[in-house]
Amino acid sequence: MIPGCVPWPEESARRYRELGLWTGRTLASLLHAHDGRTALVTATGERRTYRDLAGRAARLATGLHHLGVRPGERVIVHLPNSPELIDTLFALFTLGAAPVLALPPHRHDEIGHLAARTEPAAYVIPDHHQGFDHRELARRIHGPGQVIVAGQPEEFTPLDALYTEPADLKPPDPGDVALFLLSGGTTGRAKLIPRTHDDYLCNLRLSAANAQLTEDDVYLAALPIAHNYALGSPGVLGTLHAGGAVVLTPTPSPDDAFPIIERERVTVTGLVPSLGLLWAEAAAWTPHRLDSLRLVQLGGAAAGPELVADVEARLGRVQQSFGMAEGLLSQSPPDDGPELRAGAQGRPLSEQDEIRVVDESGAEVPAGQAGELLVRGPYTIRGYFRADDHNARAFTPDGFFRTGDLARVTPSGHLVICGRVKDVINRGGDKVPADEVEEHLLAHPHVRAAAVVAVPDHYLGERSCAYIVAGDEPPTLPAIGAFMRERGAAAYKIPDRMVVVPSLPLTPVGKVDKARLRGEAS
Ligand code: J2J
Repeated sequence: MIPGCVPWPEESARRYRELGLWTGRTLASLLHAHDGRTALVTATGERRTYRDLAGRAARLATGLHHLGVRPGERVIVHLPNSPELIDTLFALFTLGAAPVLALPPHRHDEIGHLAARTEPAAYVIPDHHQGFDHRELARRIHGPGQVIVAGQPEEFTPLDALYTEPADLKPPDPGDVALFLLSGGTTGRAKLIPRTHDDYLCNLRLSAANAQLTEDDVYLAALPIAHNYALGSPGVLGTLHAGGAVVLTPTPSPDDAFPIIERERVTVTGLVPSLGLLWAEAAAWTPHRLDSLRLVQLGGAAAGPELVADVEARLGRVQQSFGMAEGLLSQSPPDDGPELRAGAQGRPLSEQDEIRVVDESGAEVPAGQAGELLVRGPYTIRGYFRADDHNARAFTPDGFFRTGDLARVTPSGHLVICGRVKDVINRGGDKVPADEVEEHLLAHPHVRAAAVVAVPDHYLGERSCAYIVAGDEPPTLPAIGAFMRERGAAAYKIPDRMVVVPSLPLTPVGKVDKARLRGEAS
């Protein structure tokens, strides 16, 4: 693995190989089967076969190599769901350079941080997306590497020009890093999650098998492909592994997605609960036929029994999906009855997923009781990239990842997620790290103290509420929004509500009493 990553101990790695969980293949190999079958249908209905995609990836990999991108280097990829994103990912998998997957709403604060952490060889952007000029953003980043633009490049390198006559490139080592995902955040800035070819293939293969994907499946990528859920759980890569077709939509709104589901006879998709709610409501009046849907994943945030019932009544059978970019996937097995589909967050996908549930002191709780969920396994990382200090807290000395989620394990081995101990607001699946927002707020000249907590919300599950102690001129919420935007924060991190208070309540040990603030806010 490249320096700055934490490898699995040799003994575990050997076991995962012996058990066939790690197969010694690379992610690029996903395109080297199913030749003439449709692999990708773009939002405009253009169809590309597996052979087309493999050819495009080989040409783009060669062009990137000519540009100077080398195996082991990082490339920040900041593209919305698009054919260019698929080409870029597979070109980098072929070349052995690792995409760092930024999310579409990220702005210069987040990208600047990623650039500083990864020292990228290149930064791939669209010209515009949803009215935002990404070239402007690229100009503000220190050390983004070569800027490559899908669309009008202005002074930068056009992506189109990089598709060149393919050369023979040395394939990467399957044990090496294939891609970097971003953590949902706990303390400090988003951590980088190195996923190897071996471990990520294991992840997507187990998830595709659990969803019973075949060549006949058609997966609609409704959520950002740059996120682990729509990328590999089973998502785009799991669908390609099975030989199915991936379909893109310009946006996940029912207005865009429903006609595409009808046209392409989509069979599977993955949604966050807030989108599930919207789709279930829209399905009641839509003229479009949605009966091709056989499986609708709900995950990223808590999906309650009522929502599951609504989605099953209007859209299709639900699969609960509890996952994390760090690894562990717990998804409803195909034989789960309605009660388990409504009330449990599936079962860990591998028998080699070792689960521990512990109390505050780190001791295991009695079977069936709730506590913090710890995990170790064939597709769960052993450490974040270049983050030794944080790793010492986020992992136990024997390599278990502390998820920050509260869970209990049922006698059947299902997980029931009951809350979390990490200081994150889960805003409809978008993870908002409280301390990062507090840092932005404290930078405002009229804010003296700040604490951000979650408040319950019918649509998003949770929204964020900022409690601030202000100087003489308390800022308004729109002023805080403008301030955070100017600082380059993603819009979903801007507080939904703000309350100005004379002081923040403290616990007996002198920390901000967030439990009390949460109680007041809801
Ligand atoms: C409650 N909380 C959940 C669920 C994730 C599939 C699905 C989701 C993600 C994801 C993912 C939840 N109920 N069903 O990567 O492959 C919260 C937990 C978890 C955190 C991880 C996938 N599903 N969560 O959401 O890395 O708090 O991944 O630790 O963005 O989301 O966030 P993230």
